[in-house]
Amino acid sequence: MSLAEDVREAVAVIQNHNEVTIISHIDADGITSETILSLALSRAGINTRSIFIRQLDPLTLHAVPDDSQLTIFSDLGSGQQSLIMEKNLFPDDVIIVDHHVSQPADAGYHEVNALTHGYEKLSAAGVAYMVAKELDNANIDLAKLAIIGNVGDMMDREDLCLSGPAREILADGIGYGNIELWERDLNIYGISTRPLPQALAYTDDLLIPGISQDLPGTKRFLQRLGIVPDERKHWPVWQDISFSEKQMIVTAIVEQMVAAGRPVNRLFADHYLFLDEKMSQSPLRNASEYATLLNSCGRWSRPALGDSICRGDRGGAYTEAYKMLKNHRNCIREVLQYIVDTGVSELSHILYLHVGDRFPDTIVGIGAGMALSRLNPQKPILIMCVDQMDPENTKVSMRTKPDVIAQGVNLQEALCESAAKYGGSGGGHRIAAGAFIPKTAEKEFVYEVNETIRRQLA
Ligand SMILES: [Mn+2]
Repeated sequence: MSLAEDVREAVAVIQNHNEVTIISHIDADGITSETILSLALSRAGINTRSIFIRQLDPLTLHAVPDDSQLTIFSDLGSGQQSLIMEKNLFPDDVIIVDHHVSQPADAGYHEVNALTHGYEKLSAAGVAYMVAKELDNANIDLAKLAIIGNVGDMMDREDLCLSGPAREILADGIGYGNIELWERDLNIYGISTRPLPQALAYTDDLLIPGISQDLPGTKRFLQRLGIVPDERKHWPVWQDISFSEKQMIVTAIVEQMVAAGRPVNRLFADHYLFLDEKMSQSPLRNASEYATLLNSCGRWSRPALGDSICRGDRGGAYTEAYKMLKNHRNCIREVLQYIVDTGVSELSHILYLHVGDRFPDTIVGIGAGMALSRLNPQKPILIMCVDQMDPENTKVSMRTKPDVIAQGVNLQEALCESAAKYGGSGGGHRIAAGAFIPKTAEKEFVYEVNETIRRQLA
C-alpha cells in the first residue's frame, strides 16, 4: 500500500468512530500533529480528547485509556507496537500517525508512517495533515501547522528547504494564503525577533570568518555596511531590513567566505512566514521560531499551552508561552555555555560529556546540538545527564551535522543498537537521537557507541 492508501484507510476507520483519544508527543511536531488531528476531527463532528506524553514506554502506558472507542497515536507509537499490544485494544481501534522507525507487531494496527514509505523528510505533522485533508479539503488552513511541525523536526535542515510531500503541503498553505515562502534567503535563525548581530553570529549552520561566534566582529561588520542600532540601541531584525540592505549583507558575506576559501553551499535556505501573525517582533511570524516556542512549552511540561497557541489563542496563553520561550532560551544558553566551558572528551569517532543533574534532561540535547559548531562538528556529540524520572538511569542525547550523515552515520541506529546491549532503549532520527541506559553502563556504553559509529563510517 502507498502512503496515500494508508491515509485513506485511516480516515475510513476514523469515520467509524465518534469518540477519539489522541496520544501525542510533547515536541513541536507532536503538538502540531495533535492540534491538526483534533481540529480536523472536531470539525467532522467527532469528540476528541488529547493526552501528551514525553515518550511511550512502560512508565507512560497507563496514560493510554482502555475505554476509548478509538486511540490515535501521533508522532510516536510506530516503534512501540508490541507495548501497545499490552493494552489489548482492538486493531480497528488503533491508528498510528508517525514517522519514526516502525516495528510492526502481530496486532495489525492501522499505521500511517511516512518513513515506512521512504519519505525521510516528512514529519508526523505532515502525515497528520494528510489525514486531515483527506477528511475534508477545507482543512488546508492547517497546512501552516504542518509546516511548523516539519520545521520543528528539522525536516528542512539537510536540503535547506522542505521537499517531497512536505513541499506539497507548503503549496497548500501558500494557496490558502496564510504562508509566504522566502526562497533561498539567508540561512539564519531568528529572522523575526533576534537582533541581527546575534542572528548572524550564532547561527550554527554557518562558518563565516569574522562573523560566526564573534559578536563584536559581527557588529563591526554591520556598522561598516551602515547598519546600526536605533536611538534606543535596538538592532534591526532580518525580516525588517530593506531588500537592498539584505543584498549588501549577503554580498559582503559571500566575499568574505570566498576570500577565506569556505564553501557557500549552506549560505541560503528557505524561510516560511505566516501572514496571519503579528508582523513585528513576534516569534510566531516564522516557522522555526514558532516551533521553538512550541518546543519550549513541551519541554517545560506545558504542551497543552502550545496546543492553545496552535488553536489561535493570542491572549493569556500567548503571554504565558512567551515567558516559557524566554526561559527556554536562557536555559539552552546556559547548557551551551557549560558544554563549551567544560569541554568534551574526544574518542576516535565521537565527542562526549556528562553534565550530571545540572540541567533539565529535556533541553540537554538541544544545547549539545548547538555546542557542536563550537567544538569539532566532524564528530557526533554524545551528552549524558541524569534521568529526572529515574536517577538510576542515564539519559543520552546525540547530535551531528548533515555532512556527517552523508558519510553514513545514523545516530538512531547507533543508540538503539548500543542501548539494547545494556538493557536500555533508544529512538530518534539519523541526525538527532536519544536513549536511556542504566547508570552503571555509562562508561562501556560510550565506547560501544564510538565503535558503532566507526563501523557505520567504514
Ligand atoms: Mn516528529
